[in-house]
Amino acid sequence: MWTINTAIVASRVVSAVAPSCRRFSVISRGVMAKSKFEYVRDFEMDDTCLAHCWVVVRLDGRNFHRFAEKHNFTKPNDSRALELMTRCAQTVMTQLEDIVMAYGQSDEYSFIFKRKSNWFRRRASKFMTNVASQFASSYVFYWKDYFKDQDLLYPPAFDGRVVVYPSNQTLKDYLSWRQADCHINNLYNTVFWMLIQRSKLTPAQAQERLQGTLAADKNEILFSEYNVNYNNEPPMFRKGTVMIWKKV
Ligand code: DGT
Ligand code: MG
Ligand code: MG
Repeated sequence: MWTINTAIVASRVVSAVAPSCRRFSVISRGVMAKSKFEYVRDFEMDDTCLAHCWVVVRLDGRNFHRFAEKHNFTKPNDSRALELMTRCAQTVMTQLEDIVMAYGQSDEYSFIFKRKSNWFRRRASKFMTNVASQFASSYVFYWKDYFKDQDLLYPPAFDGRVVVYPSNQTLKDYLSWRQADCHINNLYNTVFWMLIQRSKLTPAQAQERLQGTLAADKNEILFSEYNVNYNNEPPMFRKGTVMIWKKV
């Protein structure tokens, strides 16, 4: 039996058809008769993901800047929101097929499918829409488990994209890219909100103070002005969340 390890680092006849069409829609003993309309299938685009490649689906919350404001997310990181995202990702991994790993940070989650997956004959649209709809419905379904004192005010949405990576190295670089994004944004946001919350700077003043600073400068501000060692911030905030399967 396999379980997810959350590592923080890591028929019938169509009855509604018009009478003149009915004769084309007969289903007899489970075999669908061909109709003259069958040709419209040829308009469907082939979106098969290239064989032997890693298939990655990345979701991202739609306009979560506003969503976070409206739902009073704590700044810069809200553990409830991040843990809810991970709960949704866990549901996606268990309900859908062939996902070997997931990585999440902020309002995004990436899902990596087995190289040899043949789920829905590797159709990108099937991968993407199944992941996005399962994730979004889970977000609403589990909301109350994480936000006990905050009502969900409107239905959230997530956009999705599919990217195929041809080698282990390109997949590793993809994950490194998303994690670097997490690190850069989180370091910036951690100092930015310290300047506002502790030193009472306005957002414009905080932005100006951080203009042109390097990572070392931001670490120094945190340490010398707020006695915060950035390396001691929770790994979930600094690095994001990785989920992999564990044999139990
Ligand atoms: P989009 O993705 O183009 O529809 O627009 P946004 O607004 O979702 O932009 P995006 O995805 O680049 O940035 C994520 C936003 O979500 C960002 O404004 C901050 C917000 N957010 C994510 N996690 C947290 C959190 O834990 N706390 C707070 N306060 N905000 C968060
Ligand atoms: Mg977003
Ligand atoms: Mg985002």
